[in-house]
Amino acid sequence: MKTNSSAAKDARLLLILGDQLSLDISSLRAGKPDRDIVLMAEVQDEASYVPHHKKKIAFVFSAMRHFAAELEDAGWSVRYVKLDDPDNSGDLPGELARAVKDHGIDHVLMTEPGEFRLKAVLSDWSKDAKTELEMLDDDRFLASHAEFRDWAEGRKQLRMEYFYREMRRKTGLLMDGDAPEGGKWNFDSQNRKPAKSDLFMPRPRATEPDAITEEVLKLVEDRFDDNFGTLRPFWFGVTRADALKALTMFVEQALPRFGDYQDAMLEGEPFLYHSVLSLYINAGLLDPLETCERVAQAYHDGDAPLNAVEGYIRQIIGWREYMRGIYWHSGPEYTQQNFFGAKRPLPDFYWTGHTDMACMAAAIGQTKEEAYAHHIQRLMVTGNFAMLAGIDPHDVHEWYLAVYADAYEWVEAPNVIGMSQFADGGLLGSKPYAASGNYINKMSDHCANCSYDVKQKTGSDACPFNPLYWDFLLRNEEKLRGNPRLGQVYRTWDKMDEAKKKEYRDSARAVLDRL
Ligand code: FAD
Ligand code: DLZ
Ligand code: SF4
Repeated sequence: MKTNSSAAKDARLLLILGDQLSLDISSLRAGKPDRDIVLMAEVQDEASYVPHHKKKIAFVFSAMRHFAAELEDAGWSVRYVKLDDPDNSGDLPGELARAVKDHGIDHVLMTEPGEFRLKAVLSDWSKDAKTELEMLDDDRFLASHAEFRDWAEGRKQLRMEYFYREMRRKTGLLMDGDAPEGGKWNFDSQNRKPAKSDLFMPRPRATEPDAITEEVLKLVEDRFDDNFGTLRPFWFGVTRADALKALTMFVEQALPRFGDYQDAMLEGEPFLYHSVLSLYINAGLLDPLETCERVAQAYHDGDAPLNAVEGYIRQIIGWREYMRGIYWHSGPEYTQQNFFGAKRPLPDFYWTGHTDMACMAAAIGQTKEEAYAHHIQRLMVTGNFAMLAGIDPHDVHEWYLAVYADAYEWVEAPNVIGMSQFADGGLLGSKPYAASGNYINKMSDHCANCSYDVKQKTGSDACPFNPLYWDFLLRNEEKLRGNPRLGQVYRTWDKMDEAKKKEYRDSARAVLDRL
């Protein structure tokens, strides 16, 4: 796979990153197979900027290797550097430098990387090496940086719902002329049913590892054995063809109930009716808009209800696009935000899963097994606990960036720093997603198998979320009491008698001392 030939006179080096595995990405569209050379490199720097889950590394490397083979089939010359290549320099600037020298090329072309860190590293290399580096827009997203800026500027508040409506108009998805299909933009209020374990549960499509994936699995076992997570069985798809099959299976089997049970959690059911497509979409194997079009088609064909279809489409053209917009609009300091000044280190059980809180053990346990947890587990279980307990949001951010197969900073950071930890002080959302055990009990069956009692508010048997909830609101009273959406909550606290208030504080202290 390695091309060493001296390139044509006006040849360019096209750098393709591990999350740019799309045949119609802007860099490839701008290149010419008979003139340019594609560079893809597995490098230690990218594999270790956080201690990624083993399945995530295996997915990225195997998908990269399969993509390189597809490019060669399509007539491209590909210089592919494997992690264990003895000449591998360990980072992308090093690989660019070697390639530029070997092929005598002075012009590098790429699609803009997904995050500030890598963009800065590559731009610095270009200046130092005095080699032109041209970055093209990543038009796999609906809204360009400029479009998001134009939408955001001049608004008092940024809210996803209004941005989402713009994206509905722009794409025409679920539009009936100028009006939203079904007369409403958002059917979320219908999407909060708890699930029962006797429902039929589809499984996401599993792909049997081929020889390329097997080689990668051995490499990961060799080089990343101490990383978080279980590597085998490895079942992720690694090609666009695999990902398309997973999309079809989702649309046919899970989509009809996706909406109803979107917020539900069940012991032993890690996926419920979720699509488990984010890893493929974020790596470039699926186009986000094509998934929405398939889902909308299922609605028009009468195969899925509007609440499911609108719910899915909102997650993609609403939340996913909005998160990317917030990330680039906020700048590289976004991940350093800490509105509450939370300083507690991340408890060790986030890495081991060893905790007697059943909901946390389930969410962390399946994260270890599958590099996957669905949205409500990430938001209302592990995220909620971290915020209530006052864990440093930067630690929380690094954990999420490491443990999920779909995690890249542009999408992970706004979800963690903004949505789940409220560490941006409300730039992204209007109030913290703080909840006591009652919410988890309503949406899951975990509490029935827990050592704690969700009904007990204080004392050593009480669900830890209960006292922590009030302790969080009190610790941060100065910053939160003025929030109009929390007025009722503080009024409830005000009416509580002093002895009860003290019990909450003492119980919270005991939970925090045990962390
Ligand atoms: P489904 O529930 O089937 O949703 C359909 C699709 O919508 C997803 O595949 C995804 O592409 C998109 N989507 C849904 N919600 C969001 C959202 N909030 N932001 C962006 N896209 C969304 N998503 C990531 O892709 N990468 C991350 O690193 C990531 N980190 C998160 C961290 C926290 C604390 C929270 C609360 C959410 C995070 N999310 C992240 C969003 C969401 O949880 C995942 O996209 C989703 O769980 C992926 O599983 P799925 O494909 O089964 O999604
Ligand atoms: C996530 C990842 C990993 C684990 N390894 C590589 C790699 O070796 N080479 C590469 O080009 N990309 C990798 N990636 C994806 C990048 O980290 C990703 O492009 C940036 O985080 C920008 O989103
Ligand atoms: Fe989680 Fe509390 Fe329920 Fe236990 S009782 S599962 S800790 S919400």
